[in-house]
Amino acid sequence: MAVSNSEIAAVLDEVAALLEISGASFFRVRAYETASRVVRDLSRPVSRMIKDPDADLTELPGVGKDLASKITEIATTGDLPLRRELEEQVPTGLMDVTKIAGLGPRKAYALYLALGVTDLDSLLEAARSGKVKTVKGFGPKTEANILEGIYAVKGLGRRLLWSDAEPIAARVVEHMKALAGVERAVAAGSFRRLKDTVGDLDVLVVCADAEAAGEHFVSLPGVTRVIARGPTRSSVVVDDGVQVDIRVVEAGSWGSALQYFTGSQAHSIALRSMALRKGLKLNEYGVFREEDRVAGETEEDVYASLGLPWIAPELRENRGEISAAFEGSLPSLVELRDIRGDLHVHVETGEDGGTLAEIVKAARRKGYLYIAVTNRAGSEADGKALLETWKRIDRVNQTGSGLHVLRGVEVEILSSGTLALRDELLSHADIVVAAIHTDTRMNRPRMTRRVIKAMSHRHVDVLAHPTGRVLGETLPYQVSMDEVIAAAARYDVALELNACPRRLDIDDLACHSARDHGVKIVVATDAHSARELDYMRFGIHQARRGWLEKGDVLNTMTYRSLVKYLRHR
Ligand code: DGT
Ligand code: CA
Ligand code: CA
Repeated sequence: MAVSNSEIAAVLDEVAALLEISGASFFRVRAYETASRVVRDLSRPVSRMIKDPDADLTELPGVGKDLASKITEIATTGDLPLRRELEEQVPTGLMDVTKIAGLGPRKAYALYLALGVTDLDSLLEAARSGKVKTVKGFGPKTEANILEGIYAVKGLGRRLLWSDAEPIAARVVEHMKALAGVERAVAAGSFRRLKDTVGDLDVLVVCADAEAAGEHFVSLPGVTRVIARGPTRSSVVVDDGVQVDIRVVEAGSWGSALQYFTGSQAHSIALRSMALRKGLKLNEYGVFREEDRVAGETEEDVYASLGLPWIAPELRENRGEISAAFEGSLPSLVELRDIRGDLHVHVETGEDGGTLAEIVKAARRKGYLYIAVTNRAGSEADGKALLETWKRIDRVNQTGSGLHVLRGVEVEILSSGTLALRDELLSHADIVVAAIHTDTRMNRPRMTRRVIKAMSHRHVDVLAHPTGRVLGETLPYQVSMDEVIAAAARYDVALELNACPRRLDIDDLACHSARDHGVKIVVATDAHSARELDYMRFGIHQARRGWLEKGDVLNTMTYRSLVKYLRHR
């Protein structure tokens, strides 16, 4: 296939960027940039010109003999040895750096020389610690732009939030179940493991007629591309970007296939070596001793054949669940129905305060015993509105609705680690949630000190969204979670697991570690509307991935125990 002009121009651009990064002369870089522009703007395809004896590339503006032969080479082969050579010399990550908005090759190279920036991670480190703005030609504004650019590039990448994957998974499963002969259909993979983000969906189906199932699958509404179509496996892209893989298996292999495609890969590998030690072979078709299939119909059988109880998918990450299962010490995971209330909820301020009434109603409908209204206070100036909200709460409590509304606050942790409200005011709150929303780009030691100082404050009960991450938008603050968890244990402060599906902060690993240190977790929605109280279930997913049991979660307590706990702190 002929190499297009824009493809040729792209190679020339890349050579220019690589030359610039490696410190080549301004004139040499400029020559490639100019050539790229000229080729891009040409009305005739270069691939045809080079076959035309009457055409001469050197007649193009800015193109001499050397460049003409390079362009010819690209047009013929699609690449240039010079580009490959340069690519070898330049740290690969540095090209990623050049693509951050506000940076180009020249600035990337300057950061490489001044700070040793070689990839996005080292750039992030340098920008966060404030070193970038000290380099000649950079200022605080550029530094801020660089951080924004990295956040955009990093974060979620091409992964989906679990909550966004859910309706797609449901659609696929429903579609498959509509086909006669489909006995079962389940979304496995990371989706079934309830991971906060999902790379692609892996749907497993039992159907005697695999061919018909595959045919039916690719007819799913919303399919924008069919990647693969085979007798038992197919892949499509739906909604312009979400990949869905399907596997059709026979009923006798259901359990093994479900185990295999649920993963994680690390969990399955550990299981397989355990099987080998028992003289068994484990694969997606079953568990075999020699040629005999000894298990495979259900997941329970598969685990039982290895001498293990069934392990909940959300634990299958090879983080100790297999030995816990073996010893009979798997956690008894917290469930949504264990939750007795929501301890991080925002309501509108002002006279009628519509959302307070709605939220109270919705919380009662959920069967909650309590909620905490925790409006934000960023400075002393917010004290007045807070007192008014508390008065409205008192009135709601006087109506004796059966739901206890706690007078709370989400108080800002200032840069120094002190709180934005005076102690006197905080002492009147039923619950104090502390959080950071401002000045989030501190280096790790400073940020860690700031958070721990706030936790040491005698009125602080809960540290909200402790890392500040927003999936796909904002990377976590630079903060040592190990030290924060140790401090939470020391000061008896609970850590929030923010259930908003874009946050899910703290993550599963931190939950696990908190539990190991005896730190209590509050699973809370941070709802700003009655509807957002429903986020609770996403928080429970993450809590379960973090091995949390009912007793690890503060808001599984009855109202009386909670009040007692909050008073005795
Ligand atoms: P994702 O899609 O990136 O969120 O993560 P997963 O876990 O869904 O991974 P995916 O879609 O690549 O594969 C689905 C499952 O299939 C995975 O959890 C385990 C299984 N699997 C895939 N490739 C392998 C493999 O090479 N070895 C083993 N043991 N299992 C695999
Ligand atoms: Ca997957
Ligand atoms: Ca997959």
